[in-house]
Amino acid sequence: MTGKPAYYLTTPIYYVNDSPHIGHAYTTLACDVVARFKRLDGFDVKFLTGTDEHGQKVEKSANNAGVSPQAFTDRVSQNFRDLAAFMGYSNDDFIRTTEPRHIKACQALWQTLIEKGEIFLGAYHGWYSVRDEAFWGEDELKAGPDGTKLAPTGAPVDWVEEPSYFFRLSAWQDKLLAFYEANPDFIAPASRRNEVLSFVKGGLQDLSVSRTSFKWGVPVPGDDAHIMYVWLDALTNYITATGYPDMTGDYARYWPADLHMVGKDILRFHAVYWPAFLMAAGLEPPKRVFAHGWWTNEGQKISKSLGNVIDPIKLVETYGLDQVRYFLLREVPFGSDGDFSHRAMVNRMNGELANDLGNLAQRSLSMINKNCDGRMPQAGTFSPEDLELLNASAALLPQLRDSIDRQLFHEGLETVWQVVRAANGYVDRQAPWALKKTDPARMATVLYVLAETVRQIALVLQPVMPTTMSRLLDQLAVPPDHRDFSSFEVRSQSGQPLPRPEGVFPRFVEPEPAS
Ligand code: ME8
Repeated sequence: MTGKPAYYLTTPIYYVNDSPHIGHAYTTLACDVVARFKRLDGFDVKFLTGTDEHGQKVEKSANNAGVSPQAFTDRVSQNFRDLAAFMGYSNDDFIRTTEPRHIKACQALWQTLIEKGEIFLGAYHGWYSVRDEAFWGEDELKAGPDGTKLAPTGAPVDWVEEPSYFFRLSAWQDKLLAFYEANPDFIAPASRRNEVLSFVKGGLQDLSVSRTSFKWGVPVPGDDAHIMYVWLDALTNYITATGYPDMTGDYARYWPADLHMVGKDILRFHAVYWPAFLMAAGLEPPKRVFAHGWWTNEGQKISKSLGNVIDPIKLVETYGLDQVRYFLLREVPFGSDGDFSHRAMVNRMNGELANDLGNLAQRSLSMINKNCDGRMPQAGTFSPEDLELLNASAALLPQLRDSIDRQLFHEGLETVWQVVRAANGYVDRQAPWALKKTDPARMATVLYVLAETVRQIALVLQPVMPTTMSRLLDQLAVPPDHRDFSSFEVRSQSGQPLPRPEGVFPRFVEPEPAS
């Protein structure tokens, strides 16, 4: 236990029916950036990701692959773990819903809900979509081809009739509305909050929370004919990872979670069902759910059948890890939908990374290397222009804190690039290369201001581009214990030797077409 404030954030746990793709990489990346930022800012962070391994969809995929669900989930879950390592994610835990710790937590939560009279036995008859793992009301369905019915998501639905336990969701409508009212920041962005509010105001029906027609799930305690509905099972992962049902250790420290990051497709589960389950069990709901948008590929919906699924590993091999991390969070206002295109990727990579930031760092450090004996220059009195740049750079940390707390990554990056552009303008106007002969002391001051600006930019960009920023900080000889935000305002020491500078952002050059 540390004296640091706790910060707990989670990704959705991904279904193991499919290989990881750009969408999964995106959600976890966003969390990784928040987690890294908060650690550098002095928080005791717990960052959780993992895989959702039960339910009909996964069982079906295992059958199609001709292996047992357990063997299948072992294999696919490993792909998600490998992706996390490959993308440099700094998750502290990786949960699988087939683990004993999770089954224990689900059964404990179920038992509590039974004891509190929140779950009762009945029979379900209605529509179910295996692809969405969701029950849909008749009034929500739309017409599909040949007189079939489709879920609002476009997924096929089946008619289901079976005995089922129900959760008294209908009893939670007013309490949920009061909770949203008292916690205006619980659902973000605001447009999504309004969607959830109108859904809940439209009336809530009791929710079927068990199935009897297949076996791949957590057994309902005391009634083995039933397994738990995969969403009740899956959502519970967020408390399993805090040690629940033991409520003394990590649960006490980290729960309620500060942030559940999800895609817009699964907001209803997180912002309606999950707080209702928790409140019904006498547990606290999470503090915030952020629903981000969806990626398309060159303007088209990403789908296996269209064959246009974007593999994050290939992207990284083509453009570089930090370049991809930067692009995904810079290209699209976080919360909106976005389109991946090669052109957009190359524009950001060459324009903002290689030209703007890469050149700023490279020309500042090269001039220091050549003209200041390879040492951090000695600053004289700062001019108003120097102070303007230094102040803009010093303001980055409080500005980014605010952007990160609202999960507005694009806004945070734009703020940094305003300073990058200002610094490039400053180099052009101050022309330190010309000062070398006329006023070397002034040249040294200008180069010191530039080095400090690059240092502060590199510090705040570490969460987004950890590898390249670490290289840049090496080139500025920033010691490893001066890289967290408590050292943000600790000025570099003049006279300190600096290693030879090397460019950190190569330009993307289109490969020659094969002749
Ligand atoms: O829903 N663009 O798992 P899942 C952006 N197991 N994000 C995307 C995306 C896209 N095109 N496609 C997927 C489940 N995502 C449940 C979650 S949580 C208790 C259980 C991301 O494998 C986005 O975060 O279908 C979305 O919410 C998630 O993957 C869905 O992953």
